Amino acid sequence: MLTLQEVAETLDVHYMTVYRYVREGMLPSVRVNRSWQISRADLKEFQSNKKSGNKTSSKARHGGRNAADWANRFESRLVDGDERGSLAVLEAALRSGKDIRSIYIDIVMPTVVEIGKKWHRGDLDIFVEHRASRIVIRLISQITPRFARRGVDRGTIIIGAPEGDLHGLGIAIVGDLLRCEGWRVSDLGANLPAKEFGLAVKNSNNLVAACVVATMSGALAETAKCIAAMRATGDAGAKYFVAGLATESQDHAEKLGADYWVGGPQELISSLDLLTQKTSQTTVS
Ligand code: B12
Repeated sequence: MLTLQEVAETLDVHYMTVYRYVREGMLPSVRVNRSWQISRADLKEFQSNKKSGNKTSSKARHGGRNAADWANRFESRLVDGDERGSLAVLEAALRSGKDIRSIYIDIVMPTVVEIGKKWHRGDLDIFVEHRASRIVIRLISQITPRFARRGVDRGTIIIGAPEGDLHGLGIAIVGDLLRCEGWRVSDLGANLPAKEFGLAVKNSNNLVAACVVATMSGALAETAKCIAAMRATGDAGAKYFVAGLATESQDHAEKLGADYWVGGPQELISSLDLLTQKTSQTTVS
């Protein structure tokens, strides 16, 4: 077995870098008394994964073959209802050098959608899809705390689905991605009446934005009510977004009373970055 210091010397990196590899689950280790120990075999695997991960990471981030392979492995474990196996696949993907965004965007989200397609086509029983969705919720709550940023947050983002829409899983996933970006997330879950969105806004500190996520087209009228309720109670500086499968475009968002439409989590993340950049530039000048 090797100590952190010995691994740092082998990899020619700082001791704290090795400590981070260990704490982020990229390098398997065991705690003996008060120190971390790494097996030579795990170090060897880490070195070769890192080499191949560096070569393929850009491809994987863009949904290349490597990401699809991980997604297939993840899907097979989820469909079997194998929670530990599903977690092991995500852990292995992390060890291979993937970052948390790639885990969610290239592996977890496409897999959930694929399982949904199979359920819709009748290739999977409904209970299998329900069980897989529950496992995903439990997995993300185990993984994200390792990546959540410490220190002062960048402000509050409210996310939730309107009354009549039960799809809260995507919201939970995107909420975790936002936390990793340093936002304080107030996840209101699914099926929430408009007036409660209004109350949530009223009771928030440092609200930067809120996003109503509509998956079912039948929930669009409620979505518009949620936006109106939030505008009525919220700070004038806050921005309101809509997202989700039932929303279509910027024009559609404006018709629902929102400021912006976002097609997915990455768009929301970059829009929030832009919004806060603009605000800080205005404050400086
Ligand atoms: C899980 C699931 C359920 C679960 C939800 C459990 C939960 N806790 O969320 C349950 C079983 C409750 C359910 C019920 C139903 N569902 Co359903 N469900 C799904 C499934 C399989 C996965 C949804 C999901 O979480 N996807 C993961 C997310 C991340 O993927 P996504 O939704 O594509 O996300 C994209 C955008 O929407 C957006 N996004 C999503 N969330 C967020 C959040 C934020 C903040 C942002 C910015 C963006 C964003 O980003 C993604 C793009 O990159 C989908 C299949 C699919 N194709 O998605 C069907 C699906 C959404 N369901 C569907 C249907 C029809 C139903 C039911 C009517 C089925 C029924 N007959 O009872 C009911 C409706 C209940 C209701 N009133 O809402 C249809 C919707 C079709 C439509 N839009 O009209 C789908 C597409 C399945 C299908 N192919 O027919 N469902």
